[in-house]
Amino acid sequence: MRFLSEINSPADLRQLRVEDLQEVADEVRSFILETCARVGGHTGASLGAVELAVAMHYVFDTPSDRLVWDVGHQAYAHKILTGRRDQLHTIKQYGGLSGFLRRDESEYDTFGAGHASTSLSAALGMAIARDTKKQDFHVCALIGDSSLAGGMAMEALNQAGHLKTRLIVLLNDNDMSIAPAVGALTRYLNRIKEAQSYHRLKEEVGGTLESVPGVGHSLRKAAKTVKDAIAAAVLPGALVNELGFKYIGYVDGHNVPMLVRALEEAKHVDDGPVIVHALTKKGKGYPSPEENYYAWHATGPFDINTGKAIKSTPASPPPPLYTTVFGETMCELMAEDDKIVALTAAMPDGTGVDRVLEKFPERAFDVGIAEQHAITFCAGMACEGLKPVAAIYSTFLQRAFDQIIHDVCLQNLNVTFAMDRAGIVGADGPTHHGLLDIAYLRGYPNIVLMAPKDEAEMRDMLATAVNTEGPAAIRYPRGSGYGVDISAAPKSLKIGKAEVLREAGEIAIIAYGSMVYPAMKAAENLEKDGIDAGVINARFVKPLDSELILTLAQSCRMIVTVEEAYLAGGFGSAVMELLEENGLADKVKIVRMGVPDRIVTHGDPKLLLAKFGLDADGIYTKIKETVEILEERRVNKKRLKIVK
Ligand SMILES: Cc1ncc(C[n+]2csc(CCOP(=O)(O)OP(=O)(O)O)c2C)c(N)n1
Repeated sequence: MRFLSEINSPADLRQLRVEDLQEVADEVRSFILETCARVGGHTGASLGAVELAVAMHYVFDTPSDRLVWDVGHQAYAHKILTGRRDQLHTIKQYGGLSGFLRRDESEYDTFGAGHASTSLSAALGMAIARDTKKQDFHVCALIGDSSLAGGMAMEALNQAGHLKTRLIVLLNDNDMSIAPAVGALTRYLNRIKEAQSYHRLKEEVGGTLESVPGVGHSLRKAAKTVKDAIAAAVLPGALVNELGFKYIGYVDGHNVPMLVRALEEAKHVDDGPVIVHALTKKGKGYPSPEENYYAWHATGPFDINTGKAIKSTPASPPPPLYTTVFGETMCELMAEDDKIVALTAAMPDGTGVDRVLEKFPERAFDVGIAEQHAITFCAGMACEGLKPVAAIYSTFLQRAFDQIIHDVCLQNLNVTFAMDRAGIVGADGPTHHGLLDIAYLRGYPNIVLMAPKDEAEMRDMLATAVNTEGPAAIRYPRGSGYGVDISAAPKSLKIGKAEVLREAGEIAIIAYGSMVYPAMKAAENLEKDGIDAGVINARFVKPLDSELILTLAQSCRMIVTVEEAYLAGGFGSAVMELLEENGLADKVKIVRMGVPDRIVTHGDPKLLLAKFGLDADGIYTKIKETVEILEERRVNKKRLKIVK
């Protein structure tokens, strides 16, 4: 590495000549490839944004000038150039660098990221703060073409064009989301690219024509008119004239000197916002780019020469993913009922909706990064008698809170929310853990909330949800199920009815969703110690099986609730509320197990769950300790009575 080993901050980068920057970018790309080949990461997205990062840190005086990254998954080059090169191999691991941006990780991470479409709003806020405080620095937001289509980004564009403050938007246009980009904006960007190519072609042809003796000038004039007509139809269309943006582009997003020139030009636009439109290729430099490179948006370790994933072959095939079972079950249900439609918000492969899109293209939709729209779109379809199933990760559904309440629940519409990645997701960390859905969905009438103990029950819950009048949500975790038999046709469950798996004696463990199997294991281990604990698979948090829980509260000494979610407002809270409402709150010892009031970092999910006692060992230990404390108290109480 001729340059990179000496670059410990962007100030070092800025000492170099523009002519050297392409080589710097090559070195950064090699470094990302070598690191991701070993530890995995958002390889494809980051490889595509290498030159953008180099050019931005060269042109802007970071951190005084503010760079705001959208999502942050493509920012590995930014991390490398801002003093984190030697830690890159720890990315997404417990105690290591975050896979996204965090203000507490670096002063160069001006805004935390992880969810899409936030950069323009944040950057605009910074620009306005700068103006208000009469300061003078540049603000540059980097956003991908798919994230630009997100509602928030559109809202920010709208305000930026209105405020006319100085703001630079670098558009990283690779025609890809995680899956291929969708939507009319994608088409619009493509038209800009086509018009630009035509424009360039005409310029070249024009120059040639000019040199033709006699007719050259008039031919060139004609060419110019066509060029102008096309440019007028596309370039000054919505983005430039109507929304009040200047436009620089397009630029080859892998040519650093060109990017430097474009960004320098953008710095001189001082009467409003400007978009620099850079074309990039996702996975640029990846060893096998011809292979379906959207699979390389994020990768595990791979062979650096061939690009093939390195996977240890397990002795037996792993159980199917919840996501896969969801996709297949949807296909089965949709084959039976032509009212069911499926929806994803830019995550067809991540949610299993890719299978449905293939099988039922007329009844499956990828709406792009548009969770809010997705839900109200579902509400509209439900008004007309369809049964939409929106498959959205628990964390991304947070975006659509008001749409769920105002558009679906209030009107009691038959929309199903299939919340994949509910719980601790692991390496993607705090922005991606799905720990809030119980709390954010539980407080409003009409909705049915459920969580399966395994993949067979998930199938039944999906059937239950689509066949229930009104909204219903199912939360299920990231990763594999238990390999249970899923050959039976999915059947509807009785709403609000729990499943007793082990009869309760003095202790009842009521577990929700992913915590049911660990609770069973804990109960088996407790039995070996002479502690008899029953296990209830709650199935529903709304409505709760109040009859069963109230009976348990009267017959047991201790009720333990276990959930893979924040305790505040969660399943255990629902049980406590029920007991309080029925005057039983002080009749029974309640122990709530779940995630306490703190931000959960990134890392191996098993390790993170263990930290909160959310595994068989943790449940066992908590119950054993509580039993011992209660016993001690009982003995002390008896002693006190004797002394009296
Ligand atoms: C609100 C939200 N929905 C979905 C995602 C998942 N996601 C992460 S990156 C990505 C694609 C982003 O595409 P684009 O903005 O074009 O950037 P690129 O990856 O192509 O660089 C998606 C859908 C997210 N991070 N946030």
